[in-house]
Amino acid sequence: MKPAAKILRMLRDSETGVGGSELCEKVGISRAAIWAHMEALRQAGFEIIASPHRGYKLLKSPDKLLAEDLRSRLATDSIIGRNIIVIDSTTSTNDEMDCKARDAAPEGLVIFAETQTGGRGRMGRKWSSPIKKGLWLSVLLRPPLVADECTQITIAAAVALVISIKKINGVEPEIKWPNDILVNGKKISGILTEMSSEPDHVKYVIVGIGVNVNQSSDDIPEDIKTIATSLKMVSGKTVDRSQLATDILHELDNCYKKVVAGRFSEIGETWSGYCSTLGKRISIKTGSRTITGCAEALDETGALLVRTQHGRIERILGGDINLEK
Ligand code: BT5
Repeated sequence: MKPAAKILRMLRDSETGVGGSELCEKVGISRAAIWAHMEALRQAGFEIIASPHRGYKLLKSPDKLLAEDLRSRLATDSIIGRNIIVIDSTTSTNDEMDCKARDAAPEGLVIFAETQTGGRGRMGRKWSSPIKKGLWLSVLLRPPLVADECTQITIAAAVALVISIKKINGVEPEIKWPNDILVNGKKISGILTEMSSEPDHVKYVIVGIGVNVNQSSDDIPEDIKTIATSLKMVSGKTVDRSQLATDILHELDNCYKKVVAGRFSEIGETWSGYCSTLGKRISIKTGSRTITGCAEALDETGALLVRTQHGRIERILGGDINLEK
């Protein structure tokens, strides 16, 4: 961990303040270097006071995603987030990540952007990503799976999202299969899982996550006003984006470790508890086919099992769902 991240972690862990000599000793740098880091953190928007008796105390963090700040809040053995990059603006964090993945970046890299000019959903749909209003991120994974099993990754991401979002007071998220998180029936978050694979193994998976955090109604584009919402709109409060970002990375790390350890069924169970699609009559467009039936369960690979009107079970790996009356 870099010195700035170590300093932030120590400040955050202490309620009373941390002395200069303790910082020097634990971070392993000089007093002058500590002072320079404190100045840089203040420049970045952190409110830090210094007193001769109590040492340094963190009062407030800025509403800005900073790689060192996010890193300092994650566990040291976390796979996801061991490297974090924050950029102000890009077309799509999934595209940024694709370049890094082709350049052999190790798994666990996370790229955040404060805004995206070409944020995308599935099948090239647009994803609205206004500046500093949400979390727009991509995570690089190199799982020991074959292509068909990668639905497990989307399921794991959905579980990580609902667990993190649920921590915000008064917010009750639900999952609409396969990749939507809804609150009060409106979309608050979406997942775009893309991969590069060979017949017998997956080279890499990019999990793109968009979460609407602090948009007010005016920040939601006209064409999606009836279907989209934000955490601020449903909770009535501004949400700390850095805290939410680290909660999501932490939960995703837990879920991903279970997938890799062959314990997907545990995630599947949690997922089923939050999924509003199960037990409903649905129709799914998958490629050129439309399948109608009852969404019964998730199987052990992460596919949705749908019982058609003819009593046959269809295994669905992806598609767009509509609830039937
Ligand atoms: C998704 O697609 O829900 C996946 C969204 C993934 C976005 C992340 S952001 C970071 C990473 N980089 C990217 O470029 N993408 C990922 P889909 O199920 O196809 O839903 C897309 C539809 O959701 C659009 O056609 C709109 O109707 C709606 N939509 C667009 N922006 C939205 C928003 N901010 N909140 C809620 N709904 C939105």
